Amino acid sequence: MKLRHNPASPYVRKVMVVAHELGLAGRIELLNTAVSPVEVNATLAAENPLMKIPALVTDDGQVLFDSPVICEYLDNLSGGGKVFPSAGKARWTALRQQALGDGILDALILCRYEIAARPEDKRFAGWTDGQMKKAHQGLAALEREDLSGPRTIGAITAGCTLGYLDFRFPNDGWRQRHPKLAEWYRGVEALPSMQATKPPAS
Ligand SMILES: N[C@@H](CCC(=O)N[C@@H](CS)C(=O)NCC(=O)O)C(=O)O
Repeated sequence: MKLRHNPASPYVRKVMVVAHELGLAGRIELLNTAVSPVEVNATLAAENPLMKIPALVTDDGQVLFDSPVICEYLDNLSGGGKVFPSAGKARWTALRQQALGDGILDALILCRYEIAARPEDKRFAGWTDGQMKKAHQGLAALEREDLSGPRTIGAITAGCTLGYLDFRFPNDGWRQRHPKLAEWYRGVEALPSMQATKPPAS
């Protein structure tokens, strides 16, 4: 399998944490890929018309995106029902938690692009404030979730979300606002799968 990859992407990190947790990381060839919301990457476009990473090319030549789909594919490859509970309340809880973490990331990424990719004279503070509000409300909701127990896609996504906050928004202060989440994350960031996928120094 080949994965369109960049170590700074939290969605790519989700996929790689899942791969490590399932013992599949060694079967994935990483293709380092630069992306930009405003520039065309023709090579990537041939695989993912949305020109986003992660995108996975499977051994039989199928291209899968986005991160929830790739993560579920990997779970299936290793027999299924491991990080994606197969049915019932456990499944819906894990999927909701994944959607919450992904949604926080989507808001944070929009803030990041506003700050890092848009020319200074075209920036709109109201936009960044609005997205940051979503991210903060999402974090408050994450604090109320039960993330203990078996490591599901919900917990993995939450871990990668908090890792991205530390990476790109180190002064956010989320630990002060959410001590329960901070305590939970202390254990999670020490996991081998999280250590193996740490973003580069920013
Ligand atoms: N929903 C997608 C989001 C992927 C995404 O936004 N990836 C970013 C990198 S962190 C990207 O490729 N951005 C390029 C762009 O927005 O054009 C997923 O879960 O995989």
